[in-house]
Amino acid sequence: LRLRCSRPSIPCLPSLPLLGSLLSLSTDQAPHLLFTQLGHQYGSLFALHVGPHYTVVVNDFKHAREVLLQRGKEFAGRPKMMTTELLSRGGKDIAFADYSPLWKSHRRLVHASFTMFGEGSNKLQSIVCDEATSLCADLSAQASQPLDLRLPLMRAVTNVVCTLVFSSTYQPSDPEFHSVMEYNSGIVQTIARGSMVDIFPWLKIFPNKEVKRLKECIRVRDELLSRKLREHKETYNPEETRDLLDALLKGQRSSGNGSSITDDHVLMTAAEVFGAGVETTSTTLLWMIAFLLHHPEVQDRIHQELDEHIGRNRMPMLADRGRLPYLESTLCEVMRIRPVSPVLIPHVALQDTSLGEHSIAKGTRVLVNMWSVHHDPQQWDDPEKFKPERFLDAGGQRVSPPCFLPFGAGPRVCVGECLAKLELFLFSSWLLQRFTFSVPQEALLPNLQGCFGVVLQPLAYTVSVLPRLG
Ligand code: HEM
Ligand code: PLO
Repeated sequence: LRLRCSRPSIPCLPSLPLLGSLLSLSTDQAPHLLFTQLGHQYGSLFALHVGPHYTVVVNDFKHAREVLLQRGKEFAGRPKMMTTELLSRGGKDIAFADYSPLWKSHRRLVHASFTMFGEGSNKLQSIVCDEATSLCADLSAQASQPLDLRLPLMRAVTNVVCTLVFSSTYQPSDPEFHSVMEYNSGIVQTIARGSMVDIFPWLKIFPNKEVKRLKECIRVRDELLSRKLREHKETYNPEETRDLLDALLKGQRSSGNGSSITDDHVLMTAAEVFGAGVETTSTTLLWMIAFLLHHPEVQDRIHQELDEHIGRNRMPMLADRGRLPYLESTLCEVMRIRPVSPVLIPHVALQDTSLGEHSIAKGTRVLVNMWSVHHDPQQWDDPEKFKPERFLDAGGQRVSPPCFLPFGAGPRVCVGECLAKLELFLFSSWLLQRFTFSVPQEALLPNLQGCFGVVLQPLAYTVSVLPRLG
């Protein structure tokens, strides 16, 4: 007991009853930037009250590693937030569900299904290559005018997850595709942005415009996905697993009748893979092109590497990954400098534990500020500079420092990491083998600041797409 009492407490931001530390946070700055700045003032580990919730913010790699890896299991909980509870029907998904044995077997099932479609077979590669072919054709057809890449990239990545989850794809003009785009952007804009309802759960008794919009988007999503689930159940054949939905139905049926995966779990998982699969990958590709417009010398070097190691007579494949270290390093540098999830998803201590020399009580919320880890001058030279070569060793081989964690780590690491890396490699290599991207005449360079939400997105920009292949 004496040992515990003598442990120093974590520096805490000044707090007011009820309002928590919210008043000292009322600035326009996005949380990852604000926390990084407060870290300089209070030390890299500090605490604050978000509404009634005591929350610890971690800004350095040493403590991030403790939370995610060394004591990963003890910090593997998730808080209940009003908007994510609505999104996931009370945590029947993976990302926003609190730790439980059911969550664990549910997560394992999804992971196993990804492995089955992915690394084990070539199915995933051929799905992505089909979409990359169609994306390149799409861009060639529009190449004469300045383009906003959002729509074509979204369609390509939507079709990849759509094939994976439901075995179906969309044509550009499909009204259902536009409805997916619309509800997704509504959800991204309203969910978990530290919106007032998440901070003050009791506000839900008041009508609130944001919650209303979120509920409407969720209604549209649920209608669309329930239809897909119904169709799958009608044509389900235990002998043939067509896609993730079949794999979930199979897992549901084989897990016996104990506490098991319900139809709600199946629906929420499909919705989540669909949502996560689209928003993260398309955002990373948009960041990549934005940085290439700012750094044409990096684009030139990728073009050179592609010409030298692949040529122009065949398309890059997964087996070529080792031959294109500079392209892979560029993808890493993009995810370092603009992580799509700069403060990860909040973690919660599942039991009394510790962090560094401090004790942490069960129920403490922990925000891991990966932005600050990825911009820490003690870990990186010139962290604000875009330098893909930092991920290459002297012999030109790719290296990955331990403090580079765009997908998180430990028990809550991203389940889509392999899928995401595979898609990023194939889409970016196909696009750059075929095209040169540049700033359209009279247009400005893209703004690199980003717009913070549940994912950190670049502001809209236009680009000229010039074919390289005859
Ligand atoms: C969780 C990053 C793509 C599905 C996460 C987390 C991060 C992340 C940082 C949270 C880790 C934590 O809270 O500690 C990324 C990045 C991606 C990407 C950078 C692409 C560039 C994907 C894709 C999928 C996916 C393609 C699905 C197909 C998930 C799920 C979780 C998750 C289900 C929740 C895991 C859990 O809470 O147990 N991702 N992700 N992600 N991601 Fe991804
Ligand atoms: C994206 C919009 C969808 O309509 C719903 C959805 C589900 C899962 C979320 C995803 C959104 C955003 C990115 C998230 C993902 C789970 C893991 C991933 C938060 C909100 C990351 C990067 O952490």
